[in-house]
Amino acid sequence: MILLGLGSNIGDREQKLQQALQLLEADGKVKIEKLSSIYETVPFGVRDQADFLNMVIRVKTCLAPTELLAKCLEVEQVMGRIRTRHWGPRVIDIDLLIFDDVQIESETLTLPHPGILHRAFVLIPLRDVAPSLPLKDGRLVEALVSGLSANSVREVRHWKNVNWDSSRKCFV
Ligand code: PH2
Ligand code: MG
Ligand code: MG
Repeated sequence: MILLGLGSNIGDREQKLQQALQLLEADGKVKIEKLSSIYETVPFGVRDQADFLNMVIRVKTCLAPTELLAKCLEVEQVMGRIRTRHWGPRVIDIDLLIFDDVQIESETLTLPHPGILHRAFVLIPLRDVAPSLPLKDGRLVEALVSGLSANSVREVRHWKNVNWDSSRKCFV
């Protein structure tokens, strides 16, 4: 199972998520199979910035993990992402969360993504797509969501259900 996390907190955030999915699919090497709902989330880490929209998608791809990472970064670039401060605001962020059972720890890519376990804005949308996926120590996504604090859960609000129309390349 290959899972990507997306986030946006600048501009028309829903449109940015949609554009990112369009660009991910543009050359036919990535196919979107399943989408979480979209959530509106309080910024984690650096808090004095606008709320995010976050979602998680499941994809199929012929690309290797490093190639898929390069594609995610390319889409961020095309969409005009400017990297200012660490954890700062962004038009789009596309993170490679899980790539089957691949484990990598390099300077540019860590798999599974180290932030998954502790971030409600990742775990809650991830539960929509893969509730029974075992993560660290065999703990399932849904169990990890159950273990989140009430405060962190409150910071992730359901915003919209969406599906992906892969022929028209838009949310429906
Ligand atoms: N991304 C971050 C840092 N903080 N907070 C929320 N709510 N959503 C994000 O996508 C996010 C964040 C770094 O990538
Ligand atoms: Mg991120
Ligand atoms: Mg990122």
